[in-house]
Amino acid sequence: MSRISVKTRTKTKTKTERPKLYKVILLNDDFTPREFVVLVLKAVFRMNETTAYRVMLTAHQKGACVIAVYTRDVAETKAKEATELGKSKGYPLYFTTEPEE
Ligand code: TYC
Repeated sequence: MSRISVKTRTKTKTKTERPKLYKVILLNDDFTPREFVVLVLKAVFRMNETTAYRVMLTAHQKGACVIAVYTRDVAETKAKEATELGKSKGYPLYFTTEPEE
């Protein structure tokens, strides 16, 4: 008499999903002074003068400019912080976020 033994092995594969990324978008307005926009970009988004000036000018000319990409938490916190800096000076400066495709 023969005995057949079947052994099962379980292989575990771990799938690591990349976190979804979010764009921070700077919107143009008619009231916030250019220098103030540059100051906020430098303070909150750690840009140097040249980059901050270029980004400000792009938003000014095109109406909006994608300025950075972060995980959702960071994007939302930075957008809020930057918008509130404008608000504290009475400016309508606005930063929004949007998921990347
Ligand atoms: N348009 C503003 C002005 O002429 C400057 C400005 C640029 C404001 C970019 C917001 O996202 C902005 N004073």
